Amino acid sequence: MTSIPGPDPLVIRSLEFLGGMASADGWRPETDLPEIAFAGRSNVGKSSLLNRLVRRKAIARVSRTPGRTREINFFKVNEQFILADLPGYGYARVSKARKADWRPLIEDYLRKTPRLAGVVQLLDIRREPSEDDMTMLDFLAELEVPTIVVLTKSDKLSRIAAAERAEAIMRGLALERDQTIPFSSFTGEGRDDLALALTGLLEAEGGETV
Ligand SMILES: Nc1nc2c(ncn2[C@@H]2O[C@H](COP(=O)(O)OP(=O)(O)O)[C@@H](O)[C@H]2O)c(=O)[nH]1
Ligand SMILES: [Mg+2]
Repeated sequence: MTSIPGPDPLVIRSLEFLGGMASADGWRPETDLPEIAFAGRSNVGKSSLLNRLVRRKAIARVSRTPGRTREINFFKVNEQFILADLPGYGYARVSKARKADWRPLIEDYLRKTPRLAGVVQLLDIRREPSEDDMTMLDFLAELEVPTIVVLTKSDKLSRIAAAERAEAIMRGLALERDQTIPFSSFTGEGRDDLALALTGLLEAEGGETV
């Protein structure tokens, strides 16, 4: 089945890197725009997804710069909203102490961002959510942050297997269907669904998206 691409729900007219937040009470951009944050474990495909989403290489460059990957990186999109790229957590090869050090920064960010329109939580479609993933999802639920779950690397499974995994994850986490988006940075599957979901979050937060 092929679908005919409709109009792009989120045309990126401008993208500006604002800087990084390195610690819980460190610098962050001063802005009254609504904000959307992207979270997930290292290697889940976040940088690839962000590049697909904004159709730019800029995000990848920033998120590959050593040091910047432990920070929350802020981008202003279309002068309309802020995109916050949270540091990837749970990388297997770092020590236990290092593993937990993402929490204060991310938790402080989530608590203190006044116009947090939502969080996009990335999960690998092939894997069970990790303990860190569950910690994040529980925290988002506790703070009542609107959450979209993107299931990455859907191209690694057959259509049927991907649909089955999406169903299982959705049921396991008690998510709604419209909260769950299978995504592939390789094929572009899910890009426009995600873009549309973001415009929904921004509008609910009183932001402009046209
Ligand atoms: N097959 C497949 N591989 C992907 C996809 N997205 C990312 N990857 C691969 O997964 C690895 C980690 O991707 P990256 O975007 O850097 O993940 P990050 O650490 O979450 O920023 C890289 O080897 C990517 O090429 C995808 O949609 N499909
Ligand atoms: Mg990355």
